[in-house]
Amino acid sequence: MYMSNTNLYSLFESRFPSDRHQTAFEGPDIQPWSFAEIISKSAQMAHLMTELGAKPGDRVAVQVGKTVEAVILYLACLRAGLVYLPLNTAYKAAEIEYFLRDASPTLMVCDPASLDEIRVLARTAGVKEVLTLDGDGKGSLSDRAEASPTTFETYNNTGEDLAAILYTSGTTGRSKGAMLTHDNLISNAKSLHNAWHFEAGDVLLHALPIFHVHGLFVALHCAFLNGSKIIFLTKFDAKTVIEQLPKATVFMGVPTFYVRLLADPAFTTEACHNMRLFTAGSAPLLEETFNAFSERTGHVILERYGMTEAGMITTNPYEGLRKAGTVGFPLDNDVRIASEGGEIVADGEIGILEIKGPNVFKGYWKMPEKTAAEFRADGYFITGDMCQKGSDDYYRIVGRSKDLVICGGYNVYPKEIESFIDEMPGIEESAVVGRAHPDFGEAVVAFVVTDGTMPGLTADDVILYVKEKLANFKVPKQVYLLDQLPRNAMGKVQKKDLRERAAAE
Ligand code: MCA
Ligand code: AMP
Repeated sequence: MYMSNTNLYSLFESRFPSDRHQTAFEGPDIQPWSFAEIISKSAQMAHLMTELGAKPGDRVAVQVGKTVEAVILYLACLRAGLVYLPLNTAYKAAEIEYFLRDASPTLMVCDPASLDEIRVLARTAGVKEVLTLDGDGKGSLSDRAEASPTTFETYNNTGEDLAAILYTSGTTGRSKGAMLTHDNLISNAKSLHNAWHFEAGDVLLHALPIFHVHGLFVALHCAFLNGSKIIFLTKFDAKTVIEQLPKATVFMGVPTFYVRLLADPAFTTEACHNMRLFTAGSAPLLEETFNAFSERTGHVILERYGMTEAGMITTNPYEGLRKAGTVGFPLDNDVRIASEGGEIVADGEIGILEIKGPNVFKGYWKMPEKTAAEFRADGYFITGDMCQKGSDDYYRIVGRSKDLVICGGYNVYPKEIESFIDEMPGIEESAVVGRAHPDFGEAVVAFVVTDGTMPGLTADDVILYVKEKLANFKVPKQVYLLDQLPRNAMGKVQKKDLRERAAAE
């Protein structure tokens, strides 16, 4: 039967091994899954969601633990033409409420433990049905799908149709839903599969979370396009990774993964003997980590750079020199470096990276003005990352024009935390900055001015206040109480001073 490859799932299926009984997923905490089972289970879930009233273009919000069933749910959404909307498992009710109101999904899938809370939020947001999926892949989604047929005719969408919406926080504090089309994801997956020389027999060791671009798209898509087996770890744990590495050939991680692996003496050349490729990204990889890694293992980490709105943008070469502190060369997209005003800077100068290509998203969900503000008139998207092209032609990310802290690969926008802390009783104002952290690369630190109405208010009170309502990675690792925030003559808070102060503490 002819299968259109404008549906991302159809493309994957066309690349699965012809012997469908080969293993698609295995791992120390899961039962093995064959490709045949992935195909039939995703058909069942696609049927169920369709029967529940979800139509092509409808959103399906998903906040569940990392299981193969959750991956299958993603595939089922693609098959049914539904728009997959993954949510970080660390998000708390107030954060979820915003996403549900903004995206108005038709269906939501959550962990049974949060069902009562989610039901209330879902009802207010007009979600038709809430299903559950737990950390063992059980729940009403799996139970009810069991009764559905095991074949499903994959929706024949256009490449322009949405495959997923991924929320990224913004400098204004309000999260924006990046709309990614089937074509966006297909083009990027093919670029990476090609650039990183995926080959027959490759086995991916997967330890990333599956609610962000890195673990969901970069890692899974390369393996699916290659028809490869995935050793599926339900969370990152250095010991387990080291145990499983001898069976794998490819591993992808955020810099924190590599820092933690290197901290374990069991991480040796021998443990990596079967490996072909280690890639890193989501945050800058320190040169010392890069060097320590090659000294310890003989492997040179391949660093690449990307963002939610565009998938992967540049990569160090597979063949050729992988340089520390660089993100290599552009993938299949056009890039240029420009000033804030949009003038192209001279070669070697620092500016903001702008990009254009098939991987670049369609815009922010229901935010045409914000979308317009982040694109140039000629269609280039302004990444907000400060970049420099060296005389060696390698690109280097040298900073960010956006106020953003990246901890362990998760983005934290200071504005969101500041707005939240400012609402705390007894607080006058706050400023949030990043500080170097040995494990997470950067850590969130808050400077807080009290208003005197709550004598005895401590730094720990502020930490507890944030911890109760916001995702754990957004909680400041340290809070300093100040009499006032440093400001310039214009009244603007001097974050540079605060960063220096945080670094000196
Ligand atoms: C956990 N904590 C964190 C983080 N993770 N704090 C700051 N930043 C974090 N990333 C908190 C926990 O709540 C806990 O606090 C304390 O730190 C220690 O937790 P621990 O058990 O050590 O953490 P973990 O469960 O081991 O998680 C660390 C992790 C995880 C495995 C590095 O953060 C992770 O999987 N990061 C990967 C993120 C990722 O996939 N990013 C890709 C985004 P307490 O004890 O107080 O509760 S996609 C992207 O950026 C673009 C497109 C790209 O280029 O890829
Ligand atoms: P996200 O919004 O989660 O997609 O995060 C994307 C951001 O992560 C980019 O805009 C960069 O600031 C940062 N990033 C990703 N990869 C790298 C890298 N290799 N080096 C430096 N920063 C990176």
